[in-house]
Amino acid sequence: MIGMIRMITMLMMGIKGVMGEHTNIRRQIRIGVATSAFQVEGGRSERSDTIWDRMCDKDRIDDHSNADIACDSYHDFEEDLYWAQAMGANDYRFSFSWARLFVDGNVSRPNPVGFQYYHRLLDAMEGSRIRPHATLFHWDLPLSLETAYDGMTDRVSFRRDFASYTRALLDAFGSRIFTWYTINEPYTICTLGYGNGKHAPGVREPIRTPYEVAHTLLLAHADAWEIFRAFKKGGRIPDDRRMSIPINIEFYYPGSETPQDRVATERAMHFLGGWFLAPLFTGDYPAVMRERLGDRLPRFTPAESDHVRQSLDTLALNYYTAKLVTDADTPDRRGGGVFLDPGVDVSPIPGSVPTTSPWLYVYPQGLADLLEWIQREYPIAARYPVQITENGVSTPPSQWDDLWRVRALNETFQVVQSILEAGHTNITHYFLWSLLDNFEWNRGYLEAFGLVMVDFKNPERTRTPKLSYYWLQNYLT
Ligand code: PNW
Repeated sequence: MIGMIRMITMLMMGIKGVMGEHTNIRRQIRIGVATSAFQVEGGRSERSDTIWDRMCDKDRIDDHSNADIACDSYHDFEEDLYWAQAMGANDYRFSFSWARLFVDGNVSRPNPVGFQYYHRLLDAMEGSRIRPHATLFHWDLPLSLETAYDGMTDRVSFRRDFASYTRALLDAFGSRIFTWYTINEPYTICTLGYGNGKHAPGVREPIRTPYEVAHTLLLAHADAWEIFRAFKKGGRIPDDRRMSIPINIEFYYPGSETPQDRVATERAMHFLGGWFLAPLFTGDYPAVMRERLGDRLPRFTPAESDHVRQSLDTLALNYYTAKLVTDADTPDRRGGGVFLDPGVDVSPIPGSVPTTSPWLYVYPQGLADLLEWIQREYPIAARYPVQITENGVSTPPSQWDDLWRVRALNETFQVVQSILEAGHTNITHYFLWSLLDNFEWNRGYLEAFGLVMVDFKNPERTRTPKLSYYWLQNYLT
């Protein structure tokens, strides 16, 4: 069976006419796969509840599902790693579950079984010569922190607890992890978690709260970075280990050549990426955000500005899609909240390929243009190595012959190759989202991002590699 699949894939590779020739990027960068705790682990009865369990319990998931078992990676992680290794992955990006490691997320109440789980996971990675990279917080906030003090909206309490959590994890796992990521996609947390409430904690306060939470997350990230540096200085973590914060950005092209659309496009880039990248590289928010938001946008004190500026070792980007922007700066949108504040309309690029996720159109060239934009906007960014911490496409569930994923991967690798050849960006890692089909947040199991299919109807959660898995295996081995 496997031999036959390999042959089909080889044949597909043979149809290079359609796909184009390119050199193998695996010789220049490390290629891995990514997952996150809540999306794959399951094992709910052996951890405390999180804000996402509450979303599921309240039936806020489109397919009425939950992640009580998810892929059951809590029990099946060895098989996951088998598939990752057999495919030729060098690296694995996963996330720690705060609620599994600490009872009710309380750092003074460690859960030994939780610590054992991650040590066994790391042992298994080391055994299969896969390098671990770990996210401290990939959205699954312990519910008790939300109920005790409103979680990320309480700046002082959240910073205090995130700092103790960071310290405890660096203490326990510090030297076993190659890259530490503090907070996954702060933009998504702020807009979907606090703007339209589609993500946990399900708050709909688009006017001010997203900007307040963003401020908190930037400061909490910088706190973690300072703790990390102290660990390195004290010789408790090797010097070559890195810390960063995965920033998600789409790349925007002007919908027309008019000056209005060009200006609107820049504005949209600053509201999406600049919101986090500008503080990280320059110590303050983009000027255009300040102009338009006034005091809805929090201010950094000079000390905070220093604290946040350059609090990263590597630029970590989650890149999925690119869109067209047209100006929509109408008076009725002014002050309308995080989705209306940029004053733009966003639409798909003609010819970009739709996926099963309504927001995701495949447009690999956007990655190259995005990196160029970042380096132009923040010259200091050029000094940082870059990791693509997520990139991928969704297909319908149970679709084995995922040719669209193969095409997208192939084109993306060509773009990465061209970036490397151009020579001004040092991409060190590429992580494909995701190793497995998994719990896609408010979409439940309706959108499948995996290289490996998981049968969610089967209590065994049987795994079956897809066509794209074999294509990638052929590419990597
Ligand atoms: C990212 N949107 O999330 C996350 O880091 C992953 O956990 C997730 O599974 C992956 O991308 C695929 O979606 C996003 O609606 C979720 O724009 C939704 C959006 C963007 C990113």
